[in-house]
Amino acid sequence: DTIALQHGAHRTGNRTDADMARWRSLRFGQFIHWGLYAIPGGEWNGKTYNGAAEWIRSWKEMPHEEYDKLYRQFNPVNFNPQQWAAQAKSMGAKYMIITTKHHDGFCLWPSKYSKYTIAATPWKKDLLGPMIDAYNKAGIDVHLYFSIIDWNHPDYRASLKNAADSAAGKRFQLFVKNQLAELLQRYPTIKGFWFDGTWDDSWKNDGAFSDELEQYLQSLHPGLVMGSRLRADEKGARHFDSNGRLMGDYEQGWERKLPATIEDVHGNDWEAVMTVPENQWGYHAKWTGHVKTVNEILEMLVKSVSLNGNFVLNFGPKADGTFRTEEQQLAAGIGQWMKVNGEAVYNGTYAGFEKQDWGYYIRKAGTDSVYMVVFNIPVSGSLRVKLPARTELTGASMLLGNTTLTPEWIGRNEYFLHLPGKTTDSPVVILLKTVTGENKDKGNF
Ligand code: H79
Repeated sequence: DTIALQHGAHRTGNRTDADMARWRSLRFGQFIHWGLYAIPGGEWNGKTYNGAAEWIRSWKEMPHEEYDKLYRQFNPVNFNPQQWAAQAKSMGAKYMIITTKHHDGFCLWPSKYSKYTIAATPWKKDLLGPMIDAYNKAGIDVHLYFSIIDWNHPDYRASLKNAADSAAGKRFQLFVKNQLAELLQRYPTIKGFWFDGTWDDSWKNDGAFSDELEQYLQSLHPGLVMGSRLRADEKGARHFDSNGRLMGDYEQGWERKLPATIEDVHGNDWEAVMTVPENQWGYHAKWTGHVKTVNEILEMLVKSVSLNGNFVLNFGPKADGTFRTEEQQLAAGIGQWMKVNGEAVYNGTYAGFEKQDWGYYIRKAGTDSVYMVVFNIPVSGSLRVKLPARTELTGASMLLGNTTLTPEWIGRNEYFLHLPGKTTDSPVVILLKTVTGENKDKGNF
């Protein structure tokens, strides 16, 4: 049974328009968390904050008034937007998401609705405009991260407990609406918003406002892509409405985690956002714990695409506008692989083949081209390929070196591909050639 909802999902199934199709085809994005938190970089008064660097203002050792004065030091003299865009492009990213305003409330653009912006810093000039231009010139779409939670704004309330709170809440909603309209007006080439900080009661208990806001933004900028995190319904259900239907344009709950199987994504568009260490988004001077390698990140990217999702890798530039060495090296390593194998990623979709232990299948959308992306080579060197009924494997080639592999037919609709020894330290991509008709083995089974 479904219940009647005024502010639930307004659509069943994925969006089918060209703007959404474009977003879906890009598959690999870059996230950038940049703001005042890059100045302390996870350290304050000689002590290290072990939480996420961009949350340092909420640490008991960090007085709010000290944090809120950091803008006086923000001066990214080495910021080179062309270099940023070139790095993203050579990594293979097709879109990027930039924090216009994180939970701390500091705006990277000179908003006329706030004094707590880049305009008040020694840098003075807009950062978003040049960044968006540079990325667009490099052929990369830009989306804007925007936190609803605002630790700096006097009218922000986590919950509304009395009439004064409610009045503040109304003023805050207008502020949010104004800032978002301002961003769209200033940066008309952006493709979407990435909302965060929508878990407080004040937000989730006003599903009508999030619904009207989403429709307002769509009316200002038709085609805008916005994930499920913006929305609540009138019963306070978030992401999925009280009837279990996805709100917004794609499922936005995959933060630092990936779905395991195609069943986990329920046919919805989705995107995962991933940090390089376990949980650091803004710049932290002392990364601790496990730091992901190029191959680990590639596996997450490929797995996401194989399950019909997008994958976005986060970078946290330093306060001076440069990237730490680890991030530069990762971008270069990923790019090296993408240059040869990226054709398996862009426009990639779930292939519908039975998954094997060696890795992931990806089908180029709407075609018969299926790629195998091999992360685990068995000791035998033989990769099992099991095709759907009435499909035959007629050929295969490795993208690296364009090496042809001759499939060995095992029986029914199963084959082995034999790799020519150890060829690379990176995941191997093999393009399969299949024809649909009859299986070789027409026995009764
Ligand atoms: O911007 C990055 C993070 O800073 C931000 N989202 C990514 C993209 C983020 N990190 N954590 N979260 C969002 C969710 C945090 C939830 C918690 Fe809490 C904050 C857990 C404890 C404090 C809110 C308050 C939920 C439970 C208590």
